[in-house]
Amino acid sequence: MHRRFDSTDRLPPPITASEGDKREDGGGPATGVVVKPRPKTKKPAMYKVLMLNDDYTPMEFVVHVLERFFQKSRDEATRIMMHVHRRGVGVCGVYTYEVAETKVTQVMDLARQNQHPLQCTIEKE
Ligand code: TYC
Repeated sequence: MHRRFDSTDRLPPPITASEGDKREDGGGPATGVVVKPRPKTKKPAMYKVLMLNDDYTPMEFVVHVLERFFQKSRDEATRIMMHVHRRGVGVCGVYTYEVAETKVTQVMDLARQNQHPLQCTIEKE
C-alpha cells in the first residue's frame, strides 16, 4: 500500500562534482580558455577641441587662449597657432564632452569680449 513521504525517510546522498571538476565557473567541461578578470568600466568618449583660422584674430590673442585655457607652454601654443594659421584648423586638446564644451565656451566668450571672430568647435575622436 502507498504512504506519504515524511522526514523520517532516508534521502540519497547529494550529487557532488568529482575532484577534477571542482571549478567555480558554473560547470561544464574544461576548455583551456584563460580569461583575464577585467573591471566592468568603459572609457568615456573623447572629443577634440578644434581651433579655426580667420583673417582678423591677432596671433598673440590665439597664443594667449592656448596658454590660458589649454595649459600650453608659450612654445607649444605658438606652434599650434601657426599650424592653424597655415592649415586652417588645429587641435587644442582632447577631453571628455563636458570639459571640451566648457573650453569652447571659455574661448568663444573671451573672443567675443575682445571683438575677435575666433571660432572653436568640438569633434568626436
Ligand atoms: N590668421 C590670423 C592672423 O593672421 C591668426 C590666427 C591664427 C587666427 C589661428 C585664428 O585660430 C587662429 N592674424
